[in-house]
Amino acid sequence: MKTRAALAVKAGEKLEVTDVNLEGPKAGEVLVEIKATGICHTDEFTLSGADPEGIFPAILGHEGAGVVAEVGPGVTSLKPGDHVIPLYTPECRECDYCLNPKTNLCQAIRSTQGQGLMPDGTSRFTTLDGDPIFHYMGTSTFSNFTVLPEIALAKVRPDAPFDKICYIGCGVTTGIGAVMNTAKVEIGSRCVVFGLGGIGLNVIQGLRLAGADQIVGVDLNPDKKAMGERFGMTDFVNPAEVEGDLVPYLVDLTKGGADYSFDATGNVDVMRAALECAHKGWGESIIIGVAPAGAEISTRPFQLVTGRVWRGTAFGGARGRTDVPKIVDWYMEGKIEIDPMITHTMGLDQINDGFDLMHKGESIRSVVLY
Ligand code: NAD
Ligand code: AHE
Ligand code: ZN
Repeated sequence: MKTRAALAVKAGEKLEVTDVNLEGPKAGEVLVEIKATGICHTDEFTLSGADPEGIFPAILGHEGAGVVAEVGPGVTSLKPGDHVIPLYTPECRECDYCLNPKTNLCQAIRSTQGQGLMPDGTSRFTTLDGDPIFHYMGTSTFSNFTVLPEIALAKVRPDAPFDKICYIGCGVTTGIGAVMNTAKVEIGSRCVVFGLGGIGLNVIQGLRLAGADQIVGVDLNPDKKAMGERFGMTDFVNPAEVEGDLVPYLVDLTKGGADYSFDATGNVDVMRAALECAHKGWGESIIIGVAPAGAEISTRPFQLVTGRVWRGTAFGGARGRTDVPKIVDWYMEGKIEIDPMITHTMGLDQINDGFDLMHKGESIRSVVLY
């Protein structure tokens, strides 16, 4: 079939909205009509050329929601008409990783996913001239129709609005999951969140749910303060306005250091500050941000010797097919908020505007509606 998609032709260039060819689902695969997709900073990271796994031409996008249009041979858990959220972290429930309760990083299809291919080693997308186009994160939600493996789809309730729950496909789950699944924050904790964007605000919302006493938000953009407060931030710090070093300032503000700190910027200097503002003896720092090719983190080993812990999280430690439907329920029951974070919506033809808004720091989440 032909479908409309935003094609990432080359690193550093704007997306090109065009028709592409899409082959139907093969064994174990599902054709999904995407109804809405968010634009995450990770899409920008890959489009910029900073992603060591970035390959072009590709159809980016990994924060979608839609409806099953057709299932391939052998698919048993989904049928046409089911509402689904694509999962860039699949859940096969069979691999060593899925069977180990310590991780959510299902590896069943990770190697082909990283090469922009379906599990059989081929792509379903081609240009109208027949040239290959790569998939992205196994999801490619910047296409009106896309093909995914069955294990990379969470079935969700049909009454949930696509234009909101698409955000659960990455930002909401990553932020809240980093608090609940990775850090396991206790009631009364003092916490610091670096980066108040689409992910950091969900960390803040997760911390409020977890009952944190102090939630410090750190961002260079003063316009993020109001939104942080809206979701439970108790203190705002703009590093550009701090006299002297940021770390001792934050240690003082949190009365000895954070019980938990979170990086949601992808900047390795910020990651170091996040680790070093954690409390001596027990403070844990969770890296969420994705850093460019070649970037490395560093600190004095003494920071770890004296009890601080550095950890990371992908997709908030969530097991998608199991956890994502529950997070959709939380939204529908009013336990978590999504609507105010979706600051802009647009059609696929305007998708590059969504990237511009992100660059200018004017949006939290832009959502493309098909
Ligand atoms: P975003 O652009 O919406 O937000 C980033 C925020 O960080 C902005 O508010 C910006 O002003 C702030 N910031 C940038 N540099 C800063 C600095 N030096 N000090 C303080 N604040 C600074 O991005 P997002 O969509 O929220 O994504 C955040 C990061 O999380 C990205 O690196 C993204 O790739 C990553 N991410 C990781 C996962 C995961 O599973 N680990 C999932 C989603 C996103
Ligand atoms: N390809 C990059 C890493 C990108 C990355 O870390 N992605 C996160 C999800 S970000 C979603 O917005 C992730 O899930 N990582 C685990 C994985 O297996 O990719 C690189 O540096 O090579
Ligand atoms: Zn993302």
